[in-house]
Amino acid sequence: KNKNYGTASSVVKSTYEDISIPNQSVTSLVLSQKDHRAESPAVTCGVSGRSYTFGMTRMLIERGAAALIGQVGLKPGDRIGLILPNIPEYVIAIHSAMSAGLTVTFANPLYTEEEITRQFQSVGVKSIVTIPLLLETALQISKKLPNYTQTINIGGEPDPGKNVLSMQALLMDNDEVDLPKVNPTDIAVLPYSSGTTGPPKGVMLTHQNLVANIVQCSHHDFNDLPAFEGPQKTVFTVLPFFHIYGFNTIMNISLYRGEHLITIPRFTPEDYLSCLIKYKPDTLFVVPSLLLFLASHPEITADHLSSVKRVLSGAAPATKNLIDKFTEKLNRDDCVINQGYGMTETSPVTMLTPFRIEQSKAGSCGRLLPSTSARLVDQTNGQDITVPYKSGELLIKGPQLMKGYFNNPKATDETIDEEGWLHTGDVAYYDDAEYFFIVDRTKELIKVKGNQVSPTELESIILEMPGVVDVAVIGIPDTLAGELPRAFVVKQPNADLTEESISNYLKPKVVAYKNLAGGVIFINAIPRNAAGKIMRQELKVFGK
Ligand code: 4UW
Repeated sequence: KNKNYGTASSVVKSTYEDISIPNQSVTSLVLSQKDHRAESPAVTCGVSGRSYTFGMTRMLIERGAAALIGQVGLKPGDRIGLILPNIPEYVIAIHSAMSAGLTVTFANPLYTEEEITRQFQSVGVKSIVTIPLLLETALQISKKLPNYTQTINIGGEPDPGKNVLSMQALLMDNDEVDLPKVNPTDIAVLPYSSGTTGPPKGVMLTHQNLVANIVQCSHHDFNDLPAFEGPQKTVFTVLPFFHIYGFNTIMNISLYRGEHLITIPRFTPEDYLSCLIKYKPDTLFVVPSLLLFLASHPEITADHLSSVKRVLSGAAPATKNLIDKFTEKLNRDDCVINQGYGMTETSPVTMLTPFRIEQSKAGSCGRLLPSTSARLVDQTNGQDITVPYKSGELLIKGPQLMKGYFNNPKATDETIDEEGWLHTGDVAYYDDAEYFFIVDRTKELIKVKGNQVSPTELESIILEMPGVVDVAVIGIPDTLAGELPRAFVVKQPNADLTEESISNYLKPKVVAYKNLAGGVIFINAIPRNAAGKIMRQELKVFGK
């Protein structure tokens, strides 16, 4: 760990003035504009058309919170797990839970039972919210959770014999329940991230962390204000609410700004295109692989995108080339393409490009948000960098930094040092106007279409396969996905293992994007340093 804490000249402070962070819960912040737009749509499913106004959303969240405490019998601080695709009821479920003082952990609904079980066991989930399609999986998972109470089914029937409650029925009862007071320092959500090393871990984000990031992103240089004047804006996204980007940056900021959020439960080119045509969104939230799809798909034309005034990309690098390609497709120059950088551990945004066209800079991930500072540390000599255009490991400080990893002080200490700097494991430089550029990633993390893949998680599964002696997983570059996982395997001398048998062994155990689409390579030994740590850089240059 870096023991050099920087000097006044090496700390890059935000170019913006510090802001004050409201001392309140996330739900109370995002629904604070209660008299505005009560009759306007807050969230709509782009496939089914199911929609909730701001007024209904607010009322159902209040009822939902009361039901979770009253009828379900959960207590403040209890963990509740969501296994849900992007449906409008996601907003109601997650905000009901947070405003009841519960801590929410959310999983990808396409995860396998094993993947969700590992996550939910590690934080002690007491109740699961899901949909009829995933109810059986949820019930199987619930059997492996100690002190489990009830499963809440959205859009489905109750089943008292299996402790299944219907969400609709819960919301019908207008209980008088004294809701616990939510303390802004309480943990609101526990998303999962592998951080710089090791398997995925629960990231403790408090109400304060989330509130800070919403307010930081709403600074007038990063968003057009005031949000409530003029016609309501429409935001379209397919990015998942079970990732911090979809949850805090998209869902919560759209609610806070009174925008109409359109979402679809699963990406298909047809549904995406039909939402562009039907809803004429002002704003799109994307990851680079989706931007590439929009830029290159022959059926998407400039006409389809004619309503779009702003596109925000994040979660993986969007190069200048990609942005130029998309601009070419648009065939006009009045749409701003912004990029943001951040991590689950930072709620997530730390940098964003300003939203005015003349200030955005293609290829840059932006400037530091207000109340955020950075340092760059030279990886070869551990010294702080004090000049523009020189790259080093990026360190971040600000009110959006997580409280730590759940039940894992060791991993927390390895990530946030004694001075409060979070070591990102990304390599960056800044230019003379303090715009940052991410150039490399030194941590193990692999990103497939913006999704996290932990090499450690895949390695521990592959190691269980008979005949495997040792294994290392790395990401290899891919034009479409950004990166793809590739395994290097050492096998027992006479083991009957093939590239295919190893891929097939992993396949049923993980969600599709974690498959070994980058291939399997057999080698004699995994390169390790004296401490036994895999030297992944050496494998990166190992050709196929
Ligand atoms: N350029 C290069 C980028 C970039 C990047 C992230 O899954 P996590 O933990 O978190 C995220 C967060 C996404 C996000 C943050 C801020 C923002 O404004 C926005 O949208 C506008 C989205 O994905 O993965 C964190 C890791 O992902 C990489 C980087 O390695 C980081 O540590 N990453 N954004 N613009 N790389």
